Amino acid sequence: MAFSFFGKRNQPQESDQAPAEVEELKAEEAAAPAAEPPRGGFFTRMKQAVSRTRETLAESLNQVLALTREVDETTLQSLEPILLAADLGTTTSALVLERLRERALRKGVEGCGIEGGEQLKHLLKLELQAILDSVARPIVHPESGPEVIMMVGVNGTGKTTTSGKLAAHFTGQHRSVLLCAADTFRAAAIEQLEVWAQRSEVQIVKTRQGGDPSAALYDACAAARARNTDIVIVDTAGRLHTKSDLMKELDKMRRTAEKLIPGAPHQTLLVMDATTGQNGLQQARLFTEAARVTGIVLTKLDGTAKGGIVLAIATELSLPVVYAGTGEKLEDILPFDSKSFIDSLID
Ligand SMILES: Nc1nc2c(ncn2[C@@H]2O[C@H](COP(=O)(O)OP(=O)(O)OP(=O)(O)O)[C@@H](O)[C@H]2O)c(=O)[nH]1
Ligand SMILES: [Mg+2]
Repeated sequence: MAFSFFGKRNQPQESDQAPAEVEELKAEEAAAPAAEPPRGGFFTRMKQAVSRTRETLAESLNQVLALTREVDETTLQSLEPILLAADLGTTTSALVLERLRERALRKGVEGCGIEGGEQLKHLLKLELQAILDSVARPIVHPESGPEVIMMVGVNGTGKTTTSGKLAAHFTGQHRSVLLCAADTFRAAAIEQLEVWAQRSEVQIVKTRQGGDPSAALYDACAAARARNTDIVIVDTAGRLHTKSDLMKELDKMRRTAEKLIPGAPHQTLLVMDATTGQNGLQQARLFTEAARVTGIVLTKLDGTAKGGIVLAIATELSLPVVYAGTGEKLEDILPFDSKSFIDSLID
């Protein structure tokens, strides 16, 4: 199988008529200013992305905290629906409240107890951050050779968009990137990634629609090795963890990558849609087990008041969120940082 790079081909392979969504992407491209500067620093952008969650939390949280002179069981119980509304989920909310309860009950001991609403808020933030920090792990990059990052997940979560955004993110760090179009299943998936390759100005390796994704990955790994490319980002087809043949296909891709590049894939990122909230969590748990996921990309944080799902992911999947998607544009991706996230969530 031959690989080809974007720009070296005059016509789409399948048909001259580009599908509607690709046309839409191209139209956006034409309308967009050539190079839009990133908007603000990390903290400002994170604050903007979680503004809906912050607003939901702030109003009800401040009501409780303003009335709190002494933290008792009633105060703690009134926090529960607030945490649930931000989508922390029952397990995580119970865990947070239990830790605060332990602290409040040790009132007689000097330096313990919780005095008033402000202190409760401070301790709540510390507990939330401790949950995120407990699953943080350093990303281990290969000492030499290309780093292979596989994007996996159910349909429509944002794998292709995130692949494109990450490509631009890494080239911004002066690292060379190759995109691999390993979604050969969905119509227009390859063309969609080509648009992102063009936007992020990186090369793409692809095959024809209906082709073997492992073959595309093989070609991408071979090309990356030959060209000393730093990072290969592999966009895979959306799939359900229940489809065992499709999950086996992911295994085959892993083995293929490893044959050419020892230790590959170095990262397998499960792309989750924040707007699906708790419903996506059970599905994600089974997916992480089957696909040997190393971290989560949480997309569409901008569109939800349920940003608390980040905490449920930590407690229930024991995996860190490594990137957050904060919009539909190239620059709308943030490396995740627990302190900025919690500070953005609760003022
Ligand atoms: N608001 C917002 N929209 C996003 C974000 N990430 C992706 N999207 C949108 O989500 C939709 C699906 O994105 P895709 O990248 O095609 O998702 P996918 O996982 O590749 O989909 P399949 O390949 O069909 O499984 C598109 O309309 C994207 O613009 C994000 O962080 N914020
Ligand atoms: Mg896709």
